[in-house]
Amino acid sequence: MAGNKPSALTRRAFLKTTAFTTAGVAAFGALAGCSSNGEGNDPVEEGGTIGVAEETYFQSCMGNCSGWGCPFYVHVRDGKICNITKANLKCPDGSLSPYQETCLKGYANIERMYSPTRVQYPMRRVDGTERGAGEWERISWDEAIEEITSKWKELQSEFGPSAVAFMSGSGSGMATISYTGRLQALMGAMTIAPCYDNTGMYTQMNHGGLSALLPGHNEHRDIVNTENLFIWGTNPSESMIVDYHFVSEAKENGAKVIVIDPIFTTSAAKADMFVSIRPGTDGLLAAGMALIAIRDGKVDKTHLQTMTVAPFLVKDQDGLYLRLSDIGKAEAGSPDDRVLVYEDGKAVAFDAAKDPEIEGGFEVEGVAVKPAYQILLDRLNEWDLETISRYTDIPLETIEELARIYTSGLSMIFTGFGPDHYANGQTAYDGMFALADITGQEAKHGAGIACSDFSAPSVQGYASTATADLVDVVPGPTVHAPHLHQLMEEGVLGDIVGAPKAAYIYICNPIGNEPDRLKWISSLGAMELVVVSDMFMSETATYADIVLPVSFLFERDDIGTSANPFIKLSEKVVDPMFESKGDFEIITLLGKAMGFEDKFTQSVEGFLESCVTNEVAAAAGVTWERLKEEHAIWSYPEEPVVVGLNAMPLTASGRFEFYHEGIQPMANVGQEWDMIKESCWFWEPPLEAWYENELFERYPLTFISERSKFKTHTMFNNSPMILELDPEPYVKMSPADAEARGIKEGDTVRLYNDRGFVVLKAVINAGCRQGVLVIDHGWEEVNFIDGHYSDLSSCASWPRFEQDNWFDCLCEMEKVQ
Ligand SMILES: Nc1nc2c(c(=O)[nH]1)N[C@H]1C(S)=C(S)[C@@H](COP(=O)(O)OP(=O)(O)OC[C@H]3O[C@@H](n4cnc5c(=O)[nH]c(N)nc54)[C@H](O)[C@@H]3O)O[C@H]1N2
Ligand SMILES: Nc1nc2c(c(=O)[nH]1)N[C@H]1C(S)=C(S)[C@@H](COP(=O)(O)OP(=O)(O)OC[C@H]3O[C@@H](n4cnc5c(=O)[nH]c(N)nc54)[C@H](O)[C@@H]3O)O[C@H]1N2
Ligand code: SF4
Ligand SMILES: [Mo]
Repeated sequence: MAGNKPSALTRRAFLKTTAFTTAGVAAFGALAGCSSNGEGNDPVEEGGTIGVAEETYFQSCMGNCSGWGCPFYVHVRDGKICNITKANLKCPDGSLSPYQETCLKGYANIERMYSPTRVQYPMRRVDGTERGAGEWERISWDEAIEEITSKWKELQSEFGPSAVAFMSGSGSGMATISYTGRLQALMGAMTIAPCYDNTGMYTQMNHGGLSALLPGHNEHRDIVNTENLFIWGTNPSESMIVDYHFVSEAKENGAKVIVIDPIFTTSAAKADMFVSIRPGTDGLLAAGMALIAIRDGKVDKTHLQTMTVAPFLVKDQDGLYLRLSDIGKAEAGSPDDRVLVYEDGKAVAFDAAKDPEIEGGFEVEGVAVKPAYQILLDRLNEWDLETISRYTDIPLETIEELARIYTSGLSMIFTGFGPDHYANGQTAYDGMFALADITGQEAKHGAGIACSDFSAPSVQGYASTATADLVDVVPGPTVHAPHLHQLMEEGVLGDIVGAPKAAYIYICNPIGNEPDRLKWISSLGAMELVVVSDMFMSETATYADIVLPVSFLFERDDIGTSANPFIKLSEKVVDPMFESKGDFEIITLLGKAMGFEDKFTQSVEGFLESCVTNEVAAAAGVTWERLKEEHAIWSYPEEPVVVGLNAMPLTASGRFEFYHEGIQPMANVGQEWDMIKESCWFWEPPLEAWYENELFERYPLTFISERSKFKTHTMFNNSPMILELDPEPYVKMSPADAEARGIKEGDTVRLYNDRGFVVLKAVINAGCRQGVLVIDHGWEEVNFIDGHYSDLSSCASWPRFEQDNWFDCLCEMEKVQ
């Protein structure tokens, strides 16, 4: 297959799926008593099929997986949820939405809701017992609210507003969760920010811009249009189950699928080519492919000149662009202050040039400058292909083959968060995106960057109003997860003076999900009051002082807010079980008790209505009445969104940026900072997990984790159905690593380093790269025979990013006798 496939083909692919899916839904719908009326999106019908009254409700899952809220119908008989069936939402052209699969976890939500691990009523740790000892006493809501708020008031009046910290994570993408931010803002409380996926997401935004629709990458619907799909640092068949059909469709359309990963994943098993890479070296592989593309004349000069920052002149002295103001022809900072490029022996405003230089070095009025592309070339030329082959552990001919394929037609890099989970993960992404810029593999259907985690765009027309009226409120400071422990130990971090004394933790389970778990236990342990609001007794909840019972997603009205083209109103299906309450209600109670009675007068419905009453919603025809009627409204362009296709990228420069002018670190924590170095691609090995590191002699194994279809982080550890399929954690290892340590399949093994250890079962897997150990992500303390996998990882960080550093971890392994 050759040439650029027009978008018409996208539509054809769409219709093909539609025909199949419609039949599937019709059959299933008949069984479940939930047939589509064939018009609009409202699926709700009443009446059962076998004489039992059944009600059907529109709902959405909220798991933080690539699905990010798959829509489905929930069926109720005799007041109990009895079934979940797949949605049949329609795109504007009448075809079925390709974003509405439901995975096995989606169906398992019924088991979660009725799980004995639900937190049933507010609970307090028994006085005199240690945190984590598991001794609890039931208290009333009144007692819980009084105890929490009186302590918060006491701490804030003694130590200031930031003595109380709020920490959230990725456990829910529903609208009512944002209401917690209202109380936090009013209290001026500190934020403890988890640092998931930051090197991946920020580099994407830096490169492709943060549009209202997508954070710097193409929508998944466009995957079907590519000819060469490079699945690079992600495992979508596990982490993107509901969107994996786009990969299959690309293959059916004739695309070549290449997987680049340290382990032979389930996605690799379905690919045409698998390349095993040494962990942490993706940036070098990208550089090698770029060097070959340049050598072979595959540079897309016009793309570089018109769509990227390549011709922009960078001053040698400070790494900033040369602008008209530098040569006295505009006022600095004014809209006329254009960046300059070099053409016909002189510097001109970028938008006045036709064929600007992208290579070389020039002097403009005594100032030494280079086009940004020359800086990239200089960085790439520091490397030779032999060294790249040795470090990546990929044969030279394979690197040549990858470069040849990448430049042979429409190519898309489908990346994710494997490379991200190293403190300096940007070395990978900056390299991949520079490769796309150089070769012009972007800004057209079938080319560019796709990313796991965000299948589809953010919802258009939804805007949380939780803090909209609090314009004069000054937010408290933010401490990022990797530096929390330093703040707790030293009491100072950059501009922050004073460690938090209390934490309110919601929609996350940081003990175990954050690296270096023992540090988290001691940092939270140093606080005077830790409150966790959760539906389940999560690992973090077990270390709390007070646990508040939250109602399950089927027990409340809410709006699904992210990564799906539909604005979705999830209806309350049944009343909250036990004494649980929705987060909105809990925050309202806490807010009133903190003295903000007049700020917490809204009803849930009033709040939800206000979130879809705005100009964007109105332009899309979204109204509250319509949403209540239809439950789901398509809010997105008909065609898949491709960054840079119909509009220039929304970066600071308005172009694809492989060079980041004046880049600043995510947070200033007093670190040493080299702006010029960080402004363009470079490569350095992982901080710890590197074979030339001294520690490697004692700890020669790199420990990483991977996504598993049976888990969304720690959220499905209480589904008996899923636990039957995947009952306990195990460590995957290569036959060579097992044999060297006398380990056989099923043996109990201990992984250890200076930070901690974990004991679990061994699985020998020839697809596992020698020197790499893999445990699937999402297990908790109770699941391991002893220790914890997160006791191995470190919270070291890199100056540019606040990034959780799960995979940059060395250890050794032994058989447990
Ligand atoms: N089922 C399920 N799906 C999920 C989630 C879940 O918990 N469960 N979580 C969601 C979230 S929040 C996220 S962030 C995404 C993440 O989803 P993915 O991006 O797919 O993340 P991982 O599975 O952690 O890692 C992807 C792959 O990176 C590989 N890898 C590790 N180190 C390197 C390296 O140095 N180079 C390369 N090339 N590959 C490397 C791993 O072997 C793994 O196969 O998944 C989302 N989807
Ligand atoms: N070893 C290792 N660790 C990792 C990763 C890895 O690859 N390897 N990946 C990391 C990544 S990318 C991510 S995104 C994180 C995710 O880490 P977390 O954000 O901590 O994710 P979960 O484990 O899903 O925890 C969510 C919690 O919120 C609760 N919850 C769900 N809905 C609600 C609600 O409506 N209200 C309230 N109050 N609570 C609710 C759930 O019951 C659950 O306990 O994990 C990270 N940790
Ligand atoms: S767990 Fe994720 S992929 Fe599965 S149904 Fe829920 S949102 Fe969709
Ligand atoms: Mo994530």
